[in-house]
Amino acid sequence: MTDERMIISPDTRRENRVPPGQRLTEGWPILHEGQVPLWEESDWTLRIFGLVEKNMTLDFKEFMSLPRVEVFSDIHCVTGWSKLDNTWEGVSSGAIKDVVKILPEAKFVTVHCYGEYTTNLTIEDFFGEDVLFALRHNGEPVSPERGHPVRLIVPRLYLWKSAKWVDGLEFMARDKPGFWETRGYHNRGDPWKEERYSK
Ligand SMILES: Nc1nc2c(c(=O)[nH]1)N[C@H]1C(S)=C(S)[C@@H](COP(=O)(O)O)O[C@H]1N2
Ligand SMILES: [Mo]
Repeated sequence: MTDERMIISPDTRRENRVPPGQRLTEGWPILHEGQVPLWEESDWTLRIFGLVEKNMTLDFKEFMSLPRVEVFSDIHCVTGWSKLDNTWEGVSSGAIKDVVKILPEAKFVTVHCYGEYTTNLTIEDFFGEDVLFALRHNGEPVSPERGHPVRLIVPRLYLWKSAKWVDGLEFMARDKPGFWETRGYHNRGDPWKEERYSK
């Protein structure tokens, strides 16, 4: 894939790429609740349900046959570290629109993961041009700890919105705060506004 087709996350074009209250890290901590699930690719499915014309389940092969994109982004963790210059390869969130018809009443998405983790996004945030289901990071496959087989990446929001081990997308008319959003994290999580915690 050539660089011309790479989607550049707009925040990487800022003169100062480090949001307020963040510091740069070269390393990359691994953070999540619970155990790393062990998948068999043949067992994995992505359920797409809620306010869609017809509920749909994609198996691994079907998901892997969706068109690929590359995204260049920074990542920002609410705990205070940021990591610049990440290259992701995977399936654009927008590809989902070619798989199912999303009803116009759908204004929010709950991203479901293996285990009890969920996170909520507005339709606009979920379909941001730089949002993707990542399969590779900086040329390497996404590892089990990082969310294999499918890791959502939402570059413009804090990293807790970038759900690992995604197995469902639920389209909804009303917002439903997710795992961290019901435990004191901000509902949206814009790092440039320091939307870390809810008051
Ligand atoms: N399924 C799932 N995804 C998750 C989490 C989790 O607990 N479960 N934790 C989130 C949080 S709070 C953070 S900070 C990032 C950490 O991603 P990393 O381990 O790749 O740094 O994953 C996010 N995605
Ligand atoms: Mo986190």
